[in-house]
Amino acid sequence: MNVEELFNDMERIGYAKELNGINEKPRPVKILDTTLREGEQSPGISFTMRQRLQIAWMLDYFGVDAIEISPIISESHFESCKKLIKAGLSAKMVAHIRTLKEDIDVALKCDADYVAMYHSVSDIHLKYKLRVSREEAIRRTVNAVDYAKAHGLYLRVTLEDASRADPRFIVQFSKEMEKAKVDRLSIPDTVGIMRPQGMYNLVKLVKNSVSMPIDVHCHNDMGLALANALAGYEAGADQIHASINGLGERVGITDLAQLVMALTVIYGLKLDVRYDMLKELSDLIANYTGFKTYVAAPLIGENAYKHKAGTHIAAVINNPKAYEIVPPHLIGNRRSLVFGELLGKNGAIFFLNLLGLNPNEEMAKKFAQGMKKLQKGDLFELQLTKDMEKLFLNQQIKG
Ligand code: HCA
Ligand code: CU
Repeated sequence: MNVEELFNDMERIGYAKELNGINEKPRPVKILDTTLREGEQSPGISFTMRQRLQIAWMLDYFGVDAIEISPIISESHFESCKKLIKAGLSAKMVAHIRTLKEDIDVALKCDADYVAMYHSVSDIHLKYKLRVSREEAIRRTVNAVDYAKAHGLYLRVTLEDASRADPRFIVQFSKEMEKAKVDRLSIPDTVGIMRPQGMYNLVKLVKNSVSMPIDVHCHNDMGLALANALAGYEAGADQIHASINGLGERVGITDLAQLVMALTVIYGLKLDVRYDMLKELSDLIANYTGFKTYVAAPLIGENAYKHKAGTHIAAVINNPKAYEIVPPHLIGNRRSLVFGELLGKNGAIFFLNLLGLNPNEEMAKKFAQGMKKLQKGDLFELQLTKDMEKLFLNQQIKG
């Protein structure tokens, strides 16, 4: 199953369309991956330079629009950033820095031409983190913007902690940025406090105040990072931030695989990416970080494509779409049937057939009954390869 087939399969895409209220043609949106910047802010994670270069090449091959990295963290980050800019990937390389002249100089030394500078806009950050007034926040940022612009940089400014800032100050700050010729703004929910409607309102507020394109960046402190990012998209954001396995400061941000598949399957947006690399990207990062993904993580978790209950197995053998909204092979994953105490007659027939035993009803029933005697957790699992599926699953099944 490739993505074309998925789109031709209107049944699958169309299922929840009416209730989800998605009637219009989806608006294109760009994806910025920040595994190398936000991801490396995860507690306990630090990539080697070689790993950073490999991750960036893979992300570029996968097809993200932009890759963010910070050259100011260490000498090795500086070198990584410089090497990646020199490599001339298709994805834009975004150098993430503070609103300081010295940081801009570092970005220039890397030969960056696209820079993202962040400055807090919430009173709590201005007062306790930076100890500056609102006026000073604008003055400092505009000074840095002028300096960066004088060097011909393409410039994004992030309104850090925008979700907790005074909406009037958000509007004022955004307008000052537009006046200073900033190219785009990033609107983050830095602490993960928003509900989707709140993120929608926040992005709309900025969109109604200025005409620059807008990024959204959502943290997952309440488990709402994906929902909020999608709300930001609905409000008109032009680029969404994500990281592989959702890595980032504290509990991280929007997960790349979830974002890509939600845009594709829920909104019907066909992205120009290699969908079948999603699992591989996740595995790569799990290997490099030593942090395995949660077993029940959507799409790429160990359990994402395991079917266990007898009724589920019976349905999936007949047609996987009964319980799968994203076909596993599309994202480089595999489907598994778990044979355990919940096995039913149809699952038993399927399984005995695999063993070449040509079961009759009686035999299958007995087998299923025997399985019920298994202790909970005494399972065996059959991971289906594409070839096995062709051989054994119902003819109508693709995927
Ligand atoms: C941080 C800030 C940031 C910036 C986001 C952005 C946030 O962690 O240093 O530049 O779009 O969440 O506010 O990650
Ligand atoms: Cu962040």
